[in-house]
Amino acid sequence: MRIHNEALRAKVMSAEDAAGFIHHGMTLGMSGFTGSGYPKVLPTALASRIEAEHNAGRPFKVNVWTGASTGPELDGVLAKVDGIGQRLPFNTDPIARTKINEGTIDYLDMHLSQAAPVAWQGALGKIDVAVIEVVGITENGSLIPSSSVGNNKAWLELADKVILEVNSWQSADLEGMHDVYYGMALPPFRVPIPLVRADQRIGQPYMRVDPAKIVAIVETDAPDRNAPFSPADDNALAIAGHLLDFLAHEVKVGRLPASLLPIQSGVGNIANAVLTGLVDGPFHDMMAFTEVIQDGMVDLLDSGRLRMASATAFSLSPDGAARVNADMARYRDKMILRQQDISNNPEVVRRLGCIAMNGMIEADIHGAVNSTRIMGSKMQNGIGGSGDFARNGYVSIFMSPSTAKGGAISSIVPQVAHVDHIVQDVQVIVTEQGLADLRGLTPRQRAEKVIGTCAHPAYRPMLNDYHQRALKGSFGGYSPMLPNEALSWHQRFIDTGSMMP
Ligand code: 0RQ
Repeated sequence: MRIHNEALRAKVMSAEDAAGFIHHGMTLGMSGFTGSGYPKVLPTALASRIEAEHNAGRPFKVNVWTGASTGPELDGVLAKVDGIGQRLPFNTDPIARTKINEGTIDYLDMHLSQAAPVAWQGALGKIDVAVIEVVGITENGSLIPSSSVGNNKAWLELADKVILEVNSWQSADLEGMHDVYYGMALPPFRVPIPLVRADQRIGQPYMRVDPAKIVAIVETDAPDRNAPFSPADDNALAIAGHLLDFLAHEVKVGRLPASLLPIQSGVGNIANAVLTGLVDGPFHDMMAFTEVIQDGMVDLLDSGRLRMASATAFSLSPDGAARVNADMARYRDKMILRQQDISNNPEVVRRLGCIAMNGMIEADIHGAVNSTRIMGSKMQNGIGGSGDFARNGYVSIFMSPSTAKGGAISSIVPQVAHVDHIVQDVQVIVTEQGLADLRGLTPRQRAEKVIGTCAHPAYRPMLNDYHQRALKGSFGGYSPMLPNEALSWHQRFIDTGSMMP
């Protein structure tokens, strides 16, 4: 029994009955971040209702706001029945992605730190119902957060009505791991966030909610999405190797302390390979101030190299989840899960001096980075937290294999087709070919470095040729480019299926 409050126990009902509180046109603030802590059964019950309404010729769509990506039982089922109107701030679901690119889901791709403050401002309208997964409810009605905190605090505060999913699959020992901070305010009342170390607690382990707003509680016993990691391939290992050499060099020359600065690591196999590489690296007593705790981060904790990991969510493989769940009471002292307007907060990231390490789709020779849009137009996932950390980190690193689609695409291009991270926010670019430290370089020097170090040898002569002709171009300039040609590689790929002539 996870519901210890007598009065709230009376609100337990089926997912189908709970879904009855949701109507066409409503905005739902749902829990969920990188496949953890999202509601598992209510969205499916809602999808059945939506389908029935559509079959009866009636419209039924809801706006879905979450922490970040969720799972097939949320984004997948709702997108499949065309039940999503607006979606923010991040998505990785393939069905939703197709509809986002068709234009039938209105997707707002936002910095993850900004979703809650913008909702607080009221700029996006109001939240009708919050649907939040929790681990349990205490006797006094406090909520024990689940495997992600995300925007749950904000959604609980802003919503008119609240539906809770109490998931007994989640370890009861999660209680005490979270740090929910109630000192946030909008300007002109905003005050400094009193967080000066990654391992510091500034809030409380529970989320508050006005019990009068709770209209339904649904009990579940269902796992998080927890996608498996594929083993690191040669490219991932090479990228991790270059990165570890760079960090060791920075320590050697005195630009980083021997314990590094708090690390932030994106999701995916390359990021995971970097973390795994740190297990055998020379650094001790490290801390992480990041968004997600993935398997590599757990390896680092177990190795004793990492002292503490602060994040907003887990993002584990099924094996990783089983391992952490079996030993949650021990991990509770080494991990802190915070709301995402703290885990990704620009003020805090800047103060702590995070080492920001994120994946990218492509970079251009001057160091601008596209993290989100394939060929400039098709949404892949979203900017996520990469912008929160890239702009405000102590050093901002972007990594990718130098080619994609079997070599048909160069990830280093004359000009990115969409800019997520401007040149000022990108200090280091790493591919399996090498690492380009762009600090202190002008655009002309950056171009030489990026082409010479990061580009795949098959594309290097073409990039050199472009850059040399741009230097001699009639318009010249500080940051030489040939506007007519800058995106011609992308057009060639669209026309022929390859960037190679
Ligand atoms: O497409 O699946 O159709 O084959 O892009 O590429 O190689 O699987 O790379 O999983 O590391 O993701 C930027 C998307 C990289 C990720 C991105 C194609 C490629 C494949 C995925 P297919 P890979 P990864 C913390 C920080 C933004 C959010 C972020 C991301 C697909 O890192 O979403 O950083 N970042 N959050 O084939 C065309 C190129 C390409 C390309 C790869 N140059 N051109 N297609 N692909 N390079 C986490 C959170 O915020 C929650």
